[in-house]
Amino acid sequence: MNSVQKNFESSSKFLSLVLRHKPEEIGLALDSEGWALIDELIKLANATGQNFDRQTIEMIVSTSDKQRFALSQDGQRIRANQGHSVNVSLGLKPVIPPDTLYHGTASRFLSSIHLDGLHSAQRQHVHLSSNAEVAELVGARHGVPVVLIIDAKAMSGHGHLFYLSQNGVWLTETVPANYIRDPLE
Ligand code: HQG
Repeated sequence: MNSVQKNFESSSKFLSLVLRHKPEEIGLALDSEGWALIDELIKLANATGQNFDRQTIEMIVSTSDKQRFALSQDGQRIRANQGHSVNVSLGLKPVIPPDTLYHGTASRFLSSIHLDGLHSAQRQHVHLSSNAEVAELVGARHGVPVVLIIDAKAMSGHGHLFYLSQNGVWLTETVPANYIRDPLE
């Protein structure tokens, strides 16, 4: 990775931090749907020593591998597409999920997950994927990856709500253990 890519990655991580988890770290205000004013974000970020400008932000939004961020239509605001721990409402409408979804986790969490189901930990939702390969990469962030198979059709039939984020991540509040199948079982 060259130095430009490194700077980009660190700027993208900084954006995730302030737009998903800790806006107060730089004194940033998010509205109820998670939007921040870009001019304000730049001013506050620069005041805390981050070298940030509009061009960098626009590059990150357009090149982010997972399309983590979105700009408002008027181009004045930015928000994270999903992954928040702060309490925002993304305004997503419930949608019927595919019959099967996948959750990538680490093998060391399995016994606890089979006991308690999937919980969203610090975030607002449990994150699921329609693609097992993507789920495996998510799991590998935490350790030896395991891809769990989720019976989304049954969950949806039993009244659990699912949302699809703008960048294609499936979100739901919790997944009770009886809807989870471990492929190794
Ligand atoms: C686990 C990335 C023990 C859960 C990805 C996961 C994703 C339990 C961890 C997004 C449990 C939470 C989110 C239980 C759940 N007992 N462990 N009962 N229930 N867990 O990071 O899904 O790159 O909050 O399996 O692509 O890993 O940031 O969630 O391992 O979409 O854009 O608790 O983050 O996106 O970890 O990842 P996380 P996640 P970005």
